[in-house]
Amino acid sequence: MYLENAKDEIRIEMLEVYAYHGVFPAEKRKGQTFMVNATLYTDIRKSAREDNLELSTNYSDVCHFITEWMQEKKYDLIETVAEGLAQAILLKYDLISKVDLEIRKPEAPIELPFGCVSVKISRSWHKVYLSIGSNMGDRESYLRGAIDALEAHPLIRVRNVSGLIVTKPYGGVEQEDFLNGAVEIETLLPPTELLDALHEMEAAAGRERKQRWGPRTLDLDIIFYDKLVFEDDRLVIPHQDMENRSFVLEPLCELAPNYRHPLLGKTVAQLLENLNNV
Ligand code: A4P
Ligand code: MG
Repeated sequence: MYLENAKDEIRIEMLEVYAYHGVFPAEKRKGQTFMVNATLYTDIRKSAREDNLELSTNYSDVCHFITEWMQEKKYDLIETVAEGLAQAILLKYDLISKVDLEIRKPEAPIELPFGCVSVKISRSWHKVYLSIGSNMGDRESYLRGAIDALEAHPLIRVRNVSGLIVTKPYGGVEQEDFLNGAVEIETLLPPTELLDALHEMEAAAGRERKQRWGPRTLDLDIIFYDKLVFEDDRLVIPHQDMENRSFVLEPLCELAPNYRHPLLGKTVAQLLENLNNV
């Protein structure tokens, strides 16, 4: 779960797990000892105040979960172990927003004197705001279908959905009116993988890319991804034209009026007000 202020840490140090990961067949056959360090980011205030384990994450339970998870799989790489285990922890324990995970392999077959080899990763839930739109066919069922598809994705959780509004086409192409909305999600996907997932959902809704800004059954755009500022040749975050689009700002304002644009320094409500005053 995404928790803005989850800066407290529960730490598991040097958990010893006998498991069967490694490139060599003998490693998968005989097994060896792995050591696990995990830092679980959470908010302990409530459980601490009430002295109640039910309100916290039970570290003993997590240790057993890690052990069982590592023992029931046989991967070549400790990279894969770390990635899969971090994801499994974040999906299972609702109060944990982020995990740092180190997998150590002190008996790795290197045939040189060494202390330990390890990989260390940090993974977390991310809060993302999406703009959704449709102006072909049964617009509402395309948008409802998109929300269902988001909900069905194993690494995405839908947290909030705005009302849907009818809007005039923006961008100069003559076409039907749009139905637009905004969705707040939490995801374990990094930005470019989220974009791929959204493109798959658009394609499943019969979206064809014929004309820029042209009619579409379904358009899913990433508006904000945490407070990230990112650009490559496929993706720009925050969405580069959102401040000029009332069809984006209006539904978004319903969900996150006080969310501040990381580059423009203005909240969504202020951006909408600016636009309405133009
Ligand atoms: N891309 C870059 N940044 C992003 C981002 N933050 N989120 C890239 C999503 N995609 C992003 O988009 C083209 C490419 O933009 C993507 O492949 C992705 O790599 P597209 O959806 O394939 O093509 P498009 O939609 O025709 O072009 P564009 O420029 O994305 O248009 P928009 O911004 O999607 O606007 N009027 C109303 N009233 N309501 C609308 O919903 N939508 C549009 C399309 C035009 N007018 C509208 C509406
Ligand atoms: Mg788009």
